[in-house]
Amino acid sequence: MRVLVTGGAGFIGSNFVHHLLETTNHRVLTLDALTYAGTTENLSGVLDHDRHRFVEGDIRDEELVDELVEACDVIVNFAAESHVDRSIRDAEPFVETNVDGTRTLLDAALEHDIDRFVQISTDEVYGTIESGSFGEDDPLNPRNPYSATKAGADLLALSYYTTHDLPVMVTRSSNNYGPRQHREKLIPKFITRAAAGEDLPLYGDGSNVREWLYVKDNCRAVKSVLDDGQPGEVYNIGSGTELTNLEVTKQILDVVGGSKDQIEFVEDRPGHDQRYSLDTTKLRSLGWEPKWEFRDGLKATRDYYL
Ligand code: NAD
Ligand code: TDX
Repeated sequence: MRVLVTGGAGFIGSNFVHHLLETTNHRVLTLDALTYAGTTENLSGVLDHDRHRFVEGDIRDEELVDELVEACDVIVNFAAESHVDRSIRDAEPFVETNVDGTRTLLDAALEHDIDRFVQISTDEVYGTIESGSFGEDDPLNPRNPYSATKAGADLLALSYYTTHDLPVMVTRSSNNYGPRQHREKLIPKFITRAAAGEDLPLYGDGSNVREWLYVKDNCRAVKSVLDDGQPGEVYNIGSGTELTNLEVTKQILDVVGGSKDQIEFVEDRPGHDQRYSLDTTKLRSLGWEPKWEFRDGLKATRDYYL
């Protein structure tokens, strides 16, 4: 099988490229624009792999996308602007890449009769939840510019299934952590700052809850959906490990060896979602389950960054 992985020089995409090359005989074509968030260092060790080719380019470049899609059987679209704080400052690249970039890929997939198209979405499209967990049929209620553009892309992809019969599957995963994540995100930021003796800026009172999924577990889940998912279906991916940001921060200080005095409560993120939580029964019916305990994943992540 020939797999086009977009955004494959970013955090999750690069882990997925490594995972595919290690565990399958697939040929992998990575397309990435190398924005501030992507680097070929994330692909070190596989840039010269005989089943891998890296192309620097934009998912909005219709000519290039057309040429690459023609050479592939399936597409996994990780490419996105991914940081909520940046979307609050400037939403434009989020609309352009996340919505119109996805549209460009979907049109090329249709043109070339692609076998499967996996759209990587996020738990943030459901919005915040006080108690219980979101199932795939719950309504979408994105509350920040990033998640609004991800919801747009997610629905656009599903509309290509309904309207054009394009075999689209959508994954909505919870917060990932692990090697190769950009240092703007909570866990790598706090690991590196804790080790350097710097302050750890916790937004609001630190009570916001996220469901933390080790990136390797997510890669195995995306692979399961690519292989065994049903076209037109959405699959939640989550670990069940819910922690407040304050709890995560204390665990980071513990494994890195910093002091609680480094914690600084700062002004809250505007529109900050209080809690995300996913029901993953449907994905588990495909035989997937998470393997990594949070503490083990955190230590592996610490070892990568330090
Ligand atoms: P990331 O920011 O680390 O990587 C995104 C990659 O996409 C980068 O390499 C960047 O260069 C590339 N890119 C951006 N715009 C592009 C464009 N126009 N054309 C081609 N490439 C472009 O993000 P990530 O954390 O690895 O997230 C990957 C995907 O997973 C995203 O779609 C994100 O919405 C989704 N997701 C992430 C998380 C998480 O916790 N990180 C959770 C759920 C869903
Ligand atoms: O300095 C910080 N201080 C802080 O308190 C940062 C960077 C974050 N936070 C809080 C905000 C969130 O409640 O930590 C939590 C996690 O923040 P981020 O790492 O920015 O992730 P989040 O906003 O939850 O979004 C992530 O998960 C869902 C990814 O960035 C998205 O791409 C994904 O869709």
